[in-house]
Amino acid sequence: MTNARNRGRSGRIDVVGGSRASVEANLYSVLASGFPADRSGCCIETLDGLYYTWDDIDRASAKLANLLADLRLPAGARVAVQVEKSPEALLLYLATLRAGYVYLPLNTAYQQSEIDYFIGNAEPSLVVCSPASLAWIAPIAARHKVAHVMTLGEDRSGTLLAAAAGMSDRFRTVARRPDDLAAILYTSGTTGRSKGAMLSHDNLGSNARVLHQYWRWRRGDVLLHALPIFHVHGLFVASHGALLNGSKMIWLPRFDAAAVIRHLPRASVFMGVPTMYVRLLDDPAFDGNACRNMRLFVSGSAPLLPDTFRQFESRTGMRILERYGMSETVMLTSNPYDGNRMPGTVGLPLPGVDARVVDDSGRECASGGIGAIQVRGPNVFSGYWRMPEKTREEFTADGYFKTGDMGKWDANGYLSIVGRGKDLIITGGYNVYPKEIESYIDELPEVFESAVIGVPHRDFGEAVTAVVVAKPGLRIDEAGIVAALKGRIASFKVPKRVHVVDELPRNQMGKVQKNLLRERFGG
Ligand code: MCA
Ligand code: AMP
Repeated sequence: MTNARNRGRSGRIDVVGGSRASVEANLYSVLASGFPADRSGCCIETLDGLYYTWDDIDRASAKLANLLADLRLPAGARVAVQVEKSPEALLLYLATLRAGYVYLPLNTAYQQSEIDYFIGNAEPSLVVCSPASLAWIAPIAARHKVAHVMTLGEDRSGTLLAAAAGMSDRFRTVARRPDDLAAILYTSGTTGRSKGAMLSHDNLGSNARVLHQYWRWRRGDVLLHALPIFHVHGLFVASHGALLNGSKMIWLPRFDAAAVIRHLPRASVFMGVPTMYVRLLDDPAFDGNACRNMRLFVSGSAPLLPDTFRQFESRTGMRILERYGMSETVMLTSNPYDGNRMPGTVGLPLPGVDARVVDDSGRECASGGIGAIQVRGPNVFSGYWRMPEKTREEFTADGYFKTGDMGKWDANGYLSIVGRGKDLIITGGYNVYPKEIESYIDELPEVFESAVIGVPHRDFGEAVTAVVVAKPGLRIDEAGIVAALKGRIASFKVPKRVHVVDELPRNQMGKVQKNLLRERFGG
């Protein structure tokens, strides 16, 4: 689409400090440039009545950064973190940036085999986990020769804060080059194992600045923060926006519709996955009055049904702004702030993002033509951690990243996502790759083979569903398979339903026909 490409080429993005290392190019400095001059105001307010001022954020992140510096971690060290959501977890992220290390957040739902893989693959120098997980994480860390393991509880318990308590509350943020790594985010892999997307200070900083302008963050904005902080949406898009704007965050430990409705009247910005909007609409207390001070609701991570968009508008008078992004690219497109927000579309390429839709031969599709979405821009990651082959496969010769999503442009340059080239299920905003779940099911001694599909689900958008064949003469049932998977893999990956069949439908090439399974079990 010519429009989109021109838009991308003419985008104005400031790369701070060229390619030289500077304090200004460190993402922490980018975010801190938006902190208010008066540091006595509130940055984070928690439900149990704690207030963290901007001064607290600066000083507490300095203490943690001094602790990290004191550990003498090697250059480029990874700090792997699997902890419950808390302001201190966010402070640890900021401290890792300040000290010049690489932050590696991990979903709290991950179980032993998943954590074992991430630690083995990323080789962090420091692992921070919940006090309750120490007993099983410490042996995994020891096996992978991790130098330091510390704990952080959601109630400020644990060894991390105890060790940081005696540190100085002044720290000079370390100089970084714009393309130095700031974070690694693991995303599920089509072939089973996850890949670590390497994001630089400038990938994240440039995207934060663009979104800050595009969504018109303004003085006095208050963010109601209800997302987890181990993924792009909650950690980068939401927190970065508030920090860069010097805005207060009302900090919910997890999404809960009643708590959101209670605190919305004091907020102006909310970001969520579609499941959260469906759940808000299910509560009769959610109405225009609850939203009286709101100016922006953002949705992303999964498709927002046009029906949800319309119900939301008729209930509140407000139109949700849907945007599209990935762990590898942060945010790519967004519906406009002032212009028309089109349900069923993910809007226009953000300034600086060059997006195209191409057919099988690599030619750009005309408006309305469906093809693969490819993107380029300062926000696009440099590659997968220690997977140069995989990285090469996912980029075109002219430098575009292949998103694995299928899309089409409309005549006004709005992008719609019409499917996925990748075999991916998105459930409640979390990604699940069928191949990974199939490999766990196939390991069970009674199972001959399995196929995992996503079927429409009112709450989660899609529900992980397994279709399983037993070995000759052996018996399997739904409850047995679910029980065998629970505790082995993150519970959001455990199939909501398991159907036992005699055989899987295959085409002439022997490939399982998942479309037939979706038709049969999707109703
Ligand atoms: C929880 N459960 C789920 C999910 N979440 N099952 C399927 N899909 C889910 N997403 C299951 C649990 O395993 C548990 O099952 C039961 O539901 C209750 O768990 P609980 O923790 O109480 O669930 P919840 O609090 O109701 O959580 C639902 C949620 C949560 C609030 C929608 O999943 C959530 O916060 N989702 C947001 C994910 C997100 O931030 N995605 C952004 C990724 P059992 O009882 O059987 O144990 S970043 C991204 O995708 C890109 C870059 C982007 O564009 O943003
Ligand atoms: P992740 O691997 O968690 O980074 O998820 C990225 C994927 O989420 C994208 O490749 C899309 O398939 C999907 N996604 C993100 N935002 C949207 C959206 N607004 N609509 C549809 N799919 C989305």
